[in-house]
Amino acid sequence: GTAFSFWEWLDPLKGKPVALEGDLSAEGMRFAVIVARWNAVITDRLLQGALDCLYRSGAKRDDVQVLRVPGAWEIPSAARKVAKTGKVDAIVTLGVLLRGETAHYEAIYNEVSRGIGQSQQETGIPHAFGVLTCETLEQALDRAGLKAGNKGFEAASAAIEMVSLHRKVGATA
Ligand code: DLZ
Repeated sequence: GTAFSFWEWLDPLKGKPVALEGDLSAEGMRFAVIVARWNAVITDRLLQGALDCLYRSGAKRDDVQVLRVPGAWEIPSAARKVAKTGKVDAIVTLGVLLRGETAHYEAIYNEVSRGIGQSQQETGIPHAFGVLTCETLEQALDRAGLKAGNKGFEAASAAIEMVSLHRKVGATA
């Protein structure tokens, strides 16, 4: 990237940057966004936020694939499948678990987070975690475009940054 990075201070002795970090340009990057249909009123807003971030950061329409899955439970297997195609640089996962309305909430949440993490480790492809776990519908809505921002946007931003960081680390190695 050409953008100035605040954290790339120069080491006074060696004249090298002391921090390496990803940029926020998505140009030339390919993404899969996996979104759960359960609680779609909210997950649709997360998707909107994620796409807003990806497109406005320079991703091309053809380079973003959206996969819809029934619920959060299905996210890990879909993530692993798409990650293993080698056709995407990062995956954005989006879902909503509501404690009051989800049977075996802890068990589902643990498995979903573990599964997404495992797919990330196995494939080496960044998986941004945008699965909300909230006590109430209101808390979830607040994080999907009301008073606490949009976690879909944030997850997409993290995905872009990590692809950029991976490329930089790869270029220096
Ligand atoms: C079954 C279920 C329940 C009770 N709650 C949620 C939820 O809050 N959020 C969500 O994304 N999915 C939920 N699901 C559906 C499961 O994720 C899964 O789709 C089904 O159990 C079928 O495998």
